[in-house]
Amino acid sequence: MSIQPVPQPAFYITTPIYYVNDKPHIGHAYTTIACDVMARFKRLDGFRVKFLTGTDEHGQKVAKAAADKGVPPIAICDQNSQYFRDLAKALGATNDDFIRTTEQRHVESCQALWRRLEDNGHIYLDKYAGWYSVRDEAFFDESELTQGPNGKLAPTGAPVEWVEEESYFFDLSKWQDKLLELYDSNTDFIAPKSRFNEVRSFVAGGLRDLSVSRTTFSWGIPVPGNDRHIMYVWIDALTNYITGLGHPQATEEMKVFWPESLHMVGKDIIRFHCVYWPAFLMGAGLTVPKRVFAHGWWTIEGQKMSKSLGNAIDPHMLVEKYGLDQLRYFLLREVPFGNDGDFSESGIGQRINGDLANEFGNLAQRFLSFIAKNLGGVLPEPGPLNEDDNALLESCHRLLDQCRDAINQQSFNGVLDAIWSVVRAANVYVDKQAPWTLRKTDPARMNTVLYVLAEATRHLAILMQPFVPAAAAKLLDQLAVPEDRRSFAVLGEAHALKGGTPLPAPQGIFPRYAPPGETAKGETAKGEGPK
Ligand code: ME8
Repeated sequence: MSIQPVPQPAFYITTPIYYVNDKPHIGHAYTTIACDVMARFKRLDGFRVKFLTGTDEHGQKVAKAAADKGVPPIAICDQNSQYFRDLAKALGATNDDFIRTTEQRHVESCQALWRRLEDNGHIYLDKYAGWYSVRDEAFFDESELTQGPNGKLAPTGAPVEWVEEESYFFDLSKWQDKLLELYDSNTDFIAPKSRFNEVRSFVAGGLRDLSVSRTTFSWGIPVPGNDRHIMYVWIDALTNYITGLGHPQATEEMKVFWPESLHMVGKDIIRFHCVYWPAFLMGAGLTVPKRVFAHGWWTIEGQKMSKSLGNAIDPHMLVEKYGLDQLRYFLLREVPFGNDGDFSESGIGQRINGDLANEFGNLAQRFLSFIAKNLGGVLPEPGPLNEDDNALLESCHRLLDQCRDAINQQSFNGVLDAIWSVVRAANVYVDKQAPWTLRKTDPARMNTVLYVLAEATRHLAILMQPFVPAAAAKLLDQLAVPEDRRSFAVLGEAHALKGGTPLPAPQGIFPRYAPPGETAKGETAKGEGPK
């Protein structure tokens, strides 16, 4: 009997592709970091992962900005797309590809999708008359508008203009039942629940056919067979998710990763992803993605980010000021994913000093520096384990399942809560066992306690890798865990640390943060005595 290799599970994760008319800010950084944590987690958990991000480069906004500057639109795209590519790098994002909608592969992909929709009878030519917001790149019904001081406004506050032109339409109105069926039969498709309800009731209220081409500007992908028209920017944008896998070719990646996909988006663009996108895909005879998660909105020190307030923060500055791992941790720890969050200097400072330096970093430094000082830097052999030792180690062994459950719901703070319950238990353990006292009274027991702490920390560091990759790597180095033994497959007893292993000299992994003008006290690295 031949042994069949176990197929590797696949996981496809995408960020929205970002508009090139804006510079990247903390909101863009947030989505990219969240996707990166998901991608790293799944890779460590044995999945074959594809992580895609990129830029959305067509549309009237870019055309207008280029005309104002007197440059060709592609010049603006080239420059600003690079800012987003640089940002992904600066955030430590492990994206496998970066897509630009101006690339030839994407033009072909969109045109192929269009042809399929047309061949399947879902696109027809008519005339559009209605309200359009350039800022949102969206059409609005009169009933959705409010009156502003200078004219009508979209629900987002963006100005709208009256548009009348020949346009192709997609028969969205016919997809209401199919969409409701999709939501009801797959309640995981839209998350969190509040967004599910919002989308479901929007669709239940009835859908109108969607204008999917424009003729009044030309910065877009030509409609195949009628290049007086360019495609509506959202058909163009959404299609990036399959272009990234090689569509329209039936590539191996298309087979492996579609539809094993999670589209991570901000709550502002949920309708496009949960209504239009599945309808386009079903219309083209393709399967719909597994899940769309809409996260919340960040404000800065209590204020909405806006160009007029000039308060959008450059994420590069945040990385420089607080540290990359610290920023990644803060953004995913501070608020449950899905809720809105506020970025404040005091908030991030507290997380760095409280969670990272005092609780996690200090736990590691306490026993590592103790081993360095008192045991010549060699990990001791444990003796028989008592109830307290077993309780701590068993809580470590249970962690992977708890973290998996949380990450599969995109509950990043749920993962961190689970990890932190063990960090706290380990801190309580070290205080209770007091190895600094055992050194004189019962050195064999001291050895066991130190070993148990090291083994618990190995679990914590391995599971923290997706969130704080550099710090976790540094800690695993200090525990002498080889690089090829850091995946989740080595969690548990079978791969436990070996007593007698020499450990490198310990160094702090999470320095304390002091606001400008104050001095940091330094990560306390007490090897002896209570905290
Ligand atoms: O909408 N808080 O691009 P975009 C949290 N091109 N997240 C924020 C945020 C904030 N204050 N501001 C932005 C587009 N984001 C389209 C997408 S996808 C096929 C096309 C994040 O540059 C959030 O993920 O306006 C939001 O959905 C995305 O940036 C919007 O980026």
